[in-house]
Amino acid sequence: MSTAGKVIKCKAAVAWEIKKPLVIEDIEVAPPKAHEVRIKILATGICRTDDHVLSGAFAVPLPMVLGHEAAGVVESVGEGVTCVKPGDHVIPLFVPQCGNCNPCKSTRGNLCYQNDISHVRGLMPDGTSRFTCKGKSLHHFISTSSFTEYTVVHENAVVKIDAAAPLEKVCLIGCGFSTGYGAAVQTAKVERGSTCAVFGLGGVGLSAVMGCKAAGASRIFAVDINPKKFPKALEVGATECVNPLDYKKPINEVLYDLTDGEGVDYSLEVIGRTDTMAAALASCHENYGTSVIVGIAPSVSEICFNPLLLFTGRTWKGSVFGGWKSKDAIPKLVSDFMGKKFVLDPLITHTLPFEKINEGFDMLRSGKSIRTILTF
Ligand code: CND
Ligand code: ZN
Repeated sequence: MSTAGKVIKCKAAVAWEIKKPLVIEDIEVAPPKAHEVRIKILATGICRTDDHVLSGAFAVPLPMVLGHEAAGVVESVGEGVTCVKPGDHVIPLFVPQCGNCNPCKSTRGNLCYQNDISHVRGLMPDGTSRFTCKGKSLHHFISTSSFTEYTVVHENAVVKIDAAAPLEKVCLIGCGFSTGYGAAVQTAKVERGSTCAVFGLGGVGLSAVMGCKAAGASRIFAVDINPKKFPKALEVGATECVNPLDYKKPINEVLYDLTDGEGVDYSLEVIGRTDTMAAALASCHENYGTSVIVGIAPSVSEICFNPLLLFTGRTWKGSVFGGWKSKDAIPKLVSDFMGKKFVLDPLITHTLPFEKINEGFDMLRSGKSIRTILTF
């Protein structure tokens, strides 16, 4: 019996309050309105950004259905949707691509004005929600919401992918892999023979290491305070691992020492802390070094830094979703994965049934996991 046009009752992990576990609830998911798509989620990763909401660092309106790194199949579409049809395999886009706004039309950017990241409203573009639970409306998370059996997204925030691709792996192309890899190859524009330092070796940081390697960097320093992350970093392309806790000097001075006083050509902060963002900047070459902020710092934080760090010529940039224009890039990244141009397996340390989502978060927080994939 078709569910099209009807409210679907299903399970979702609801974030009711910060600093509390998610609660698996029965929710109602309304049918997609015009230009919207309802997706049956089949696999979703747990990214630190989801945890930033639960820790209170990333301020968003609650209650909310989190999750933004996913893959699934289209259940039904609203009026006027032509980009996907029921049965298509898709990845939801946490950075949409409307194709009409200035960033979409420019070759210089990817942060479509339809995004719900710079000022999180937690709603569909028309200002309403498609989720309810116990009579209360639930917020959507950054155009996606994937910790649920069914979600609704705007047609600008979904793209069709190769039906042969394994959804429990390519869901990582929806965030972690593409974000880290793109930050290196596209935002930093790492050059062949250059030296790089990646701060933070989670799913996103290891993907940045892969990007530095693919771009032909000759030295890639993998920086983390958890040495258990080092074997994996070496496996995906790091040439040296550095634990800041092993040194008395600040990590930027350590990296200067390790590069004969030059500093690295490219540094990427993939943690989400202001102190490591400042350290990453100070680690790169004083004249032509580039430092990229990938980690999401707490919403209320500020950085105090010496302007001479930039005066001498350094470049400081940020990178959302690896600088990719999501609709254009994701199908190509999926076919590159199918063509074995890069691997995703090293990023996936655990697979759990969706109901065990809180265990997945515990493993992320304790540093035991890289990516946990939840299956439905
Ligand atoms: P995850 O928590 O898996 O990795 C972070 C790593 O940093 C861990 O290995 C930690 O041990 C390490 N770490 C923590 N503190 C320090 C420190 N002081 N010095 C050195 N290493 C440290 O996180 P993730 O890989 O899922 O995400 C990383 C960040 O990227 C996080 O802030 C997340 O919110 C952000 C992000 C950004 C974007 C984007 O579009 N820019 C998309 N997704 C995630
Ligand atoms: Zn993410």
